[in-house]
Amino acid sequence: MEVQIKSRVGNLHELTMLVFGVGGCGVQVVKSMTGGWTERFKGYLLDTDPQMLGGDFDAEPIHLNSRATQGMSCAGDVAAGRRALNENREQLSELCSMADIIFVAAGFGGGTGTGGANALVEIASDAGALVIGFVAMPFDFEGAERRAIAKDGLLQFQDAADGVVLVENQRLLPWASDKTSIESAFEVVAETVSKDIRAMQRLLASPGVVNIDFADVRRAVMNSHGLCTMVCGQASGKGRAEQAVKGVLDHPLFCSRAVLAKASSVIVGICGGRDLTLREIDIIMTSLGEVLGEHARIKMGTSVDSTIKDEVSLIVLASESREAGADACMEQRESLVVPGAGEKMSGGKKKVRPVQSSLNLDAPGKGRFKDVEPTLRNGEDLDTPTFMRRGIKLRS
Ligand SMILES: Nc1nc2c(ncn2[C@@H]2O[C@H](COP(=O)(O)OP(=O)(O)OP(=O)(O)O)[C@@H](O)[C@H]2O)c(=O)[nH]1
Ligand SMILES: [Mg+2]
Repeated sequence: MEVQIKSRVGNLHELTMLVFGVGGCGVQVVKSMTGGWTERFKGYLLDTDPQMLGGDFDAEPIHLNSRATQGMSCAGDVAAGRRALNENREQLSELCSMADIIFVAAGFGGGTGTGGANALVEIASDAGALVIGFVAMPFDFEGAERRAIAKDGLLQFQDAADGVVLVENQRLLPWASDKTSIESAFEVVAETVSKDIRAMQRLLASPGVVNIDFADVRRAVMNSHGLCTMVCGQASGKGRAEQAVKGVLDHPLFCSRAVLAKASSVIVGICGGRDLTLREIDIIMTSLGEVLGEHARIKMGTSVDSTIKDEVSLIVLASESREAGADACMEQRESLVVPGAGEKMSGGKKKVRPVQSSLNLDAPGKGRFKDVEPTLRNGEDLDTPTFMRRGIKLRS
């Protein structure tokens, strides 16, 4: 069935997109999106914890100051997170009613992100916007209870969102060096997610040689309620097309291959300078085609930006249909390499280590912990993750 799409502003290149960060993790992601907000592309920071909303940033803070939490954080209480967000329902419904696309970023396992993002996604969906979530799942070392809360939250979230991009924090471990701080690892996640959202915004805001518009995006994810991949890759120099597409398929944070293999509808936006060649487009599309299932519907767009010199970038958005079976991404997650885990999987087969490019995890961080007093015990800084304090070697 062909779906008729109308932007609320009538012009498909003048869409309104809102980005909400909910809870500590979500707020960090949206805070990292510095600059570039406009009337039609706005960011909001939502947290029960007022400390998270302090500082100098461009997105608009909304303190979820509820009777349930009395101005403090939810301290892991999911129901309190939901209630706190619902106490601001009127204001949020009004914002959502203006939007064509709403991105909701949150870390699951705590109170505000899990409860609040779930309440928000229902409001956003009721308002008629296309809703795409970015959900970070906890590390295994955070414990089974937190993971169970996060999984429950994710299932609920998928029911209301059109698509969800899953970020497994556990995926950071294989790429972390002995010196990587948790703060700089989180910054990498925040920057990756914000880059993807901005790439999507640019793709829709600028008309291309072969155009992709809101209707294409909506068609690719609408009502799939499955896990999405929305990831960009870019490269310059010799072999740039191969490298850019490899960056998408083997992205260390996302399970692009698993989602693409099950996707029924995919959009690919390719952007380059005047030197973008037909052969490069062919290389990118052929590489993606090798991963996609045979029945996947592909919509490709290309745009040429004369200010770009010697660079090719692409963004891929695909959603696996939830009806297609169990979430491929979740299945794939179970085989992630975990420090301390045995070498064999239950079937006796060798555990396959992901062959993926490495992240620059050693970027110097500033982030939200910079002014916080360290928690010292027996001379150890407990804010440093145990695996780092104990000098446990992580696979590279
Ligand atoms: N990638 C990433 N994950 C984070 C970050 N902060 C927290 N997390 C993850 O997200 C989960 C939820 O944490 P928060 O977002 O701090 O929790 P919250 O929603 O503020 O919950 P309450 O404080 O209980 O209200 C954690 O278990 C972490 O695994 C972050 O900055 N980046
Ligand atoms: Mg919090």
